[in-house]
Amino acid sequence: MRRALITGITGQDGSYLTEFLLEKGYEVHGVVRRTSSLERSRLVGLYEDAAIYGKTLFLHYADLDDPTTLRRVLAKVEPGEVYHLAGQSHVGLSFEIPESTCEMTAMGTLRLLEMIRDRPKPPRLFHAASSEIFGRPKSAPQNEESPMLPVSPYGCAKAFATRMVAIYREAFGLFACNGIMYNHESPRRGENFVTRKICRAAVAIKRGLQDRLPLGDMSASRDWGYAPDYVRGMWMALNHSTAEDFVFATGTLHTVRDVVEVAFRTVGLDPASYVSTEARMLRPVESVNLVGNAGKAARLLGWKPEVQFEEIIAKMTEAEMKLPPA
Ligand code: NDP
Ligand code: GDR
Repeated sequence: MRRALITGITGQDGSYLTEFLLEKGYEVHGVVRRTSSLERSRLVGLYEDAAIYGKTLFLHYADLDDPTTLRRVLAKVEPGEVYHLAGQSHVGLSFEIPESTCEMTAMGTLRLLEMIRDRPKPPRLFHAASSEIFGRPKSAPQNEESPMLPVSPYGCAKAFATRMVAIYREAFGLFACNGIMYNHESPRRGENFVTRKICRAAVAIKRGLQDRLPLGDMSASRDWGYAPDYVRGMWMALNHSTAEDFVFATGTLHTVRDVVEVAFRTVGLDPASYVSTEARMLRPVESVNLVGNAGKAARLLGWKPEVQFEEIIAKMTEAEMKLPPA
């Protein structure tokens, strides 16, 4: 049986990847950190299933800043594939907590590379890199060769980690890949990312539970895709014959205002009466022009995104309507 280890298994991508790998017949091991609540809402259906949890899905306590434990988990599990998804993933918050963001995302990745390098039979490694490494690029769309010009602590930490993955591949012959992923969303998206925040608010306003939606820059644009499409890309990258970096993106830009339009249309409301821009929500520096060219992933892996922008936002809003009122 093929065995995979996922860091960040409790996150949006980790939960979809777990389902994808279990479906493919893998034994899946996940790294979880100690939290005050045992609730791991995105995995709950899996670990409450006695046919899965403890049979093909296993969770291990470790932390990115606790190398002894992580090393022990690697030695015990002996995975053939490691998917490194863990980290502080909020760009805006990285301006508030830059040190811990860099500690986990930059140094955490370097530590993991060192552990993998020391294994007698090093597993393949996928690293969740980000379009934020490009920051405010001079040309668009970006590809695997585009210069890194990060403009946030998060982007800078990811740029460091991305280069380290490439360096370890070249210097030590590791099978290590960067997936340079643009924004990808789903009903499991964290509640403080803009798409989920908007879809939740549209439904809460419709239910009479909220009366306004304060946002930051509504003209900001992003290349938004669907998370399950991107986790399929992760697996394809690690199962390719050679270790390569790949951009995963849709190639299309939409604004935050477009997200508002689709979400409010889905619930049958006019957003004009509810949505406002608030200075406190603006970022000190905003990334611009981030749109990706996934031509290499299409050519070498046969990857393409299947779910488009409007459908993603409609799906997210509809999923929100099915949740009990918060
Ligand atoms: P989430 O924020 O949903 O999940 C992050 C995961 O990392 C959670 O499982 C979290 O655990 C875990 N984690 C955070 N800090 C630590 C730590 N110190 N030790 C162990 N685990 C930790 O992110 P996504 O699933 O959306 O993204 C996955 C990865 O892909 C991230 O690295 C992100 O930066 C990157 N990425 C995401 C994109 C996107 O659009 N979603 C695009 C490009 C890159 P816990 O549940 O305990 O908080
Ligand atoms: P991003 O996603 O920073 O691109 O990082 P986010 O959804 O946080 O922001 C997207 C854009 O929307 C603007 N914005 C707001 N953002 C938030 N969170 N809240 C608001 O109220 C708001 N108003 C406007 C932002 O300024 C930005 O321009 C995501 C994460 O998943 C990263 O981990 C990943 O690396 C990148 O995508 C690619």
